[in-house]
Amino acid sequence: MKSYRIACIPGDGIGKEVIPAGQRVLAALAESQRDFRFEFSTFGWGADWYREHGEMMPADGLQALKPMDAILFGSAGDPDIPDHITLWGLRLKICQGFDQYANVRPTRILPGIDGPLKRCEPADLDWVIVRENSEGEYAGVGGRAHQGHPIEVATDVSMMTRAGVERIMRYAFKLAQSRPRKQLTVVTKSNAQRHAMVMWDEIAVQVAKEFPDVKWDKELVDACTARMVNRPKSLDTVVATNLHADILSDLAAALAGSLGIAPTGNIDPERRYPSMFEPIHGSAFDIMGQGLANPVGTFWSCVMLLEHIGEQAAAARLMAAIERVTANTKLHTRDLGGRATTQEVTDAVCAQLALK
Ligand code: NAD
Ligand code: K
Ligand code: MN
Repeated sequence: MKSYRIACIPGDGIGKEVIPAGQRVLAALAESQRDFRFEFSTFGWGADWYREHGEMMPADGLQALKPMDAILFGSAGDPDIPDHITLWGLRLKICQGFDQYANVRPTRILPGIDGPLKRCEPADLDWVIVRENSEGEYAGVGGRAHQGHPIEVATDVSMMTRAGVERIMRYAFKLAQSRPRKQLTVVTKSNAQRHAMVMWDEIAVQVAKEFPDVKWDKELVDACTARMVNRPKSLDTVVATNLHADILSDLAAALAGSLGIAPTGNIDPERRYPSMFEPIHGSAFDIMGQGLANPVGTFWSCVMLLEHIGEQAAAARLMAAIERVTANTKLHTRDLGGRATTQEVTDAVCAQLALK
């Protein structure tokens, strides 16, 4: 029987609630499929590890992850530790260490879920946002001089390389080409950011020539937020920079009903390293430890994980089980206006998977 090695990194906050839930669902799926199995290894990295060891993960942590087939990640972020320490010390270390340069974020309105887009039917909204995940605004270039003094200067430089932009643009065009509408919107801010974003635009024109069957257009990022709300059907695949897509995808998730349902994959398209799948949300300090976390974003991330490792049939079965559960409003967590707990939703998805 085929066996896949999956690293689970719950991290902090509700990551510790949704990742065990995701692991249970994957185990239930493997049990009912009977044609593959999972070997899970859980890594207790994150804020607790930081309090004990002074770092978010061990220096040789990437070595431990390297032989894995995929990584399931929760969230990094703790109320008592500055966010930039938790983010850079764990999630970005893995994304950048494994060159997971494509961050892929699908959005759909799942059955039973009521989003704020009143003029939009569930079938009308089917987006994938591709986020550049290795450089741009999160390249880590910058610094502070004269810290704390009135003359202090601080910079975060958005650094884009031609190679980095070309590879994410090609990834996005290819993804758009594989989808029914073959449509891509290239998001920029090249009116204001007149160097890197102008290069981004030029590269879009150049890469588009390789994909003559893909219809594509350009949109400024601020206008794109309005278009997502006013003309959601006009979008399909979207590619944007690290920061722009980070923001657009939280908006996309909220428009689809909740931040708690949205999944993402941090993908190394060249498959040199394991890719990492996670809900797009963070530690959610306001609800942690109360059983209120919606695990659907994690389950959908598990669907993406299964697609990535080549288990398409199992991925489709899990997605169908998730949709049967969201269709039942009694199984909605509080973020969706319901009263179900993380565990009740997880039990319901596992029960769906046990049905033949
Ligand atoms: P957040 O995503 O944690 O929470 C935003 C809001 O959405 C909160 O009201 C929260 O209760 C709600 N929410 C999020 N996920 C939910 C779920 N599954 N079910 C129900 N409600 C949910 O964003 P934030 O408050 O900006 O960040 C909190 C911490 O998480 C910070 O430390 C931040 O840096 C970190 N963070 C980490 C990641 C990551 O690891 N990938 C992503 C985003 C934020
Ligand atoms: K996350
Ligand atoms: Mn984000």
